[in-house]
Amino acid sequence: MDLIKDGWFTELSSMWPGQAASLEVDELLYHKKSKYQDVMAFRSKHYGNVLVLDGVIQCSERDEFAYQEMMANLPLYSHPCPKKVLIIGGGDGGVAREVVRHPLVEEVVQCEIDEDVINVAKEFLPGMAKGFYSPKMTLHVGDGFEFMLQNQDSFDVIITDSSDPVGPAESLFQEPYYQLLKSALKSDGVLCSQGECQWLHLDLIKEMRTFCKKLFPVVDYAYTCVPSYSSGQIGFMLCSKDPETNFKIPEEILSNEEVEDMEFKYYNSDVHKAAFVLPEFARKALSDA
Ligand code: SPD
Repeated sequence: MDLIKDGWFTELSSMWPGQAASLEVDELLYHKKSKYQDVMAFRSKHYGNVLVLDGVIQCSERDEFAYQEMMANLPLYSHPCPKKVLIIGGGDGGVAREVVRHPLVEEVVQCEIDEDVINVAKEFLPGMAKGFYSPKMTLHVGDGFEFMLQNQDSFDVIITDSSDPVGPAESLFQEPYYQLLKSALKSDGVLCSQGECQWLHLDLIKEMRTFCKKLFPVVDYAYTCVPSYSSGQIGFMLCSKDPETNFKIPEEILSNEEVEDMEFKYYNSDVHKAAFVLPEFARKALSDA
């Protein structure tokens, strides 16, 4: 793959036909094939270090917080007492960094299949990978499916921080995976999964919402804005086994001081509520699903 040309990385993919965003490259830091995928890191001119898997941007130091804070805190603040959390994927460590600093979280288990991604993040994205060094964290390099089969009824919150549904992450967007998530959650557990982009993948999101509603009494969809992702937005599928869960209203409303103490750069309680308000085309499409 010729991913960098004339000093620019361009994100070409059949997942977003007819469009492509580019970032200007300062220096290529790493580029190798792992056992699972093409792994690349580069220092960009204006977005800090950038991680790319199979040609698709996973995070940039400039805007990663908009994704990691929301992916972690939407489910954590939707659960009354999120003590035990499982993260599937998330090899850059950004979601882990957010989860371990939540005051009620006591134990975090993370299952990432690609050790090379973890090592690249430790070397080139240290501000994200720092979650791996928390005393709350146990990191397994292996398959999340296997891990959940062996750990049923175990978690308050499960977060799936995956790449897009082509290649190694494809099965993470399908019903059997959500059945497994359900069985690994405790009876009042909640989950949050990478839910793709309403501008690009509305049919997939509809399909996911339909099978999620067969499995869980409460299902909702939220989104965040990440400039370096294709179309600038990405969503989250949230499901709860507890019929009383209302994802739109956080369990704890944070004061401005509390938000500052937590050093959040994107998440606050108003942003939490607003993340579920969808533009009309998406609201309508998903309300029939
Ligand atoms: N289209 C890009 C989707 C990337 C989602 N995963 C990002 C991983 C960041 N921790």
